[in-house]
Amino acid sequence: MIIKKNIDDFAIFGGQPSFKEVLHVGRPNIGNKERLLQRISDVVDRGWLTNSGPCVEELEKGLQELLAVRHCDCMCNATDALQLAMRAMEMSGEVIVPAFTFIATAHAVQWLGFTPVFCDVDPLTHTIDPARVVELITPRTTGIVGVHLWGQPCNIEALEDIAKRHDLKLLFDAAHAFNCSWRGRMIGNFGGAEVFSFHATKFFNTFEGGALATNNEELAWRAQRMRNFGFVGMDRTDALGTNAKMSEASASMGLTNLESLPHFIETNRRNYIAYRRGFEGITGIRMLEYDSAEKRNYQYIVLEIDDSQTVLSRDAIRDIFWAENILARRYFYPGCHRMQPYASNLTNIPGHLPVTEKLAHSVLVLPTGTSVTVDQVEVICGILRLAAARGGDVARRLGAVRTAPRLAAQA
Ligand code: T4K
Repeated sequence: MIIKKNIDDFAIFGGQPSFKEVLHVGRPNIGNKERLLQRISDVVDRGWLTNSGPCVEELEKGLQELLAVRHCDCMCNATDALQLAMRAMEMSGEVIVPAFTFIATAHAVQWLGFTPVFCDVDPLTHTIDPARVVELITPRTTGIVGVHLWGQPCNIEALEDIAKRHDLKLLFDAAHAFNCSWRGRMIGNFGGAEVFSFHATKFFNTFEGGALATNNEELAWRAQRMRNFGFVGMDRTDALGTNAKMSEASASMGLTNLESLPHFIETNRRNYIAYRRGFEGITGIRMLEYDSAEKRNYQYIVLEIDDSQTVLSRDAIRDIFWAENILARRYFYPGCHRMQPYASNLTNIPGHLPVTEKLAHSVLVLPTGTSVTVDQVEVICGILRLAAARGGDVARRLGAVRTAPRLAAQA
């Protein structure tokens, strides 16, 4: 680990990178390895590998207890769970989704043959803006998918009110919001249903995986059948189904990681506090703050770089980080509406989604999790402080750097 004292030391200008190994956003948190391997060994010995085996059942019970929700059904991933939820909720036609989210939210809608209608987001929380939602409702609208981005709950009250008044289905993409709360109640309890992601990059992972949480008995029953091809008995289906089941190996990881959940959260919170301290007072740079009065998982360190106030653009800062082997990510650039297959279908994009456009060009997400130490966070913060303090010089020299940004370790 190398501490930079001067911009001449920056790797982008030929110095040694700060880190020998690349620091990623999204390195998996893994609990007790021996317990995981023991569980997987038991799975193999039992010869019961999937189809709601004992590990999945135990995990579902643990999740229901943690979230105080009636049903939390494990799925193979959140994208399939979103599709399954929308089908189970009988959405169709147009579904309103935020433009500033991971592409899976929009793809899940489009995959079902429905039309995702892109909505702008709130500049402070980055979640779907209820005032904009109302403007997008047409006779073809059947549902809204709110995304609790970065684990920050949407304006649930306003969305529930809109859904009620316009007779719309309300689903929450809670991919980022496992173990988060809204007004003291755990995410998983709102809207018609909520969907979590347990992908490897999430702070709580099951290798691949997800879950659909709901308090609606009928919806849960439908979703449970749908995830298993629509079977209601050994040789009878009563509706269209798919295969969205979680395997026992995934559930073994889930059970193991559930035991380490407090440790993961505490580590994320520790890093979050160190980042906050390190970035304090840098003009034009805002770090997304989590509400400490609510439950949060602190899994995303989100910077907003306002280049009307900084000399260096978000992309210039990203290039500096990458050269230092800090793989900061431009989530969710360039916005779903600017990605295919949606970009070709949109007219009049400029001005249409001003907050999304701004965030897509200003957000930078930094590494955290159990693979990142406070010392490393302090080095990362030091690089940005130095770059910001010498912004003019750095920008001039960056103008002369012709090579494309790349990871130093791969150079
Ligand atoms: N809705 C929202 C709002 C979402 O954010 C997501 C997923 C979904 C729905 C759908 O959930 P799933 O269907 O996936 O359950 C990542 C994840 O792949 C994706 O799950 C996640 N959101 C999104 C925010 O981030 P990428 O393109 O950044 O992933 P990737 O493969 O570049 O991984 C990031 C870094 O993590 C890598 O640089 C290295 C590290 N990594 C990754 C994997 C897979 C590891 O160290 N080990 C690993 O096993 O999308």
